[in-house]
Amino acid sequence: MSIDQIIVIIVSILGIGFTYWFFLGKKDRVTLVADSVDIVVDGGYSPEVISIQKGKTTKLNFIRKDPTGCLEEVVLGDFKIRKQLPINKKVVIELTPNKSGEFIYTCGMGMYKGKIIVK
Ligand SMILES: [Cu+2]
Repeated sequence: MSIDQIIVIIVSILGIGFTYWFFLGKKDRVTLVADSVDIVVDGGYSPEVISIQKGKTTKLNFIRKDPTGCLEEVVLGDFKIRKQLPINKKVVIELTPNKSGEFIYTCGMGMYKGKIIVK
């Protein structure tokens, strides 16, 4: 086997690994929340995907660090909630979901997204 072939094989393996990590690994990172969670708003939402319990009140504490005007509002469409997020101030949103499923929340213009999984 020539060195060229070996390099091609190594690069392919890395490519496959990266693809798996990107599409599967990333999406599987769900933060399980019991009572409350701090969600940092900085170039997106962190943690991005959270899992909460149905029929129970969970506090989502949004803390915005990013001055981008686009992130000054958070919209939880499925819960009919729209809130202003002042910089470096904790804004608590209480959710008591009565149905399970996956719910997307976004910034005011729908560019940044986060996901709430209700179980
Ligand atoms: Cu936006």
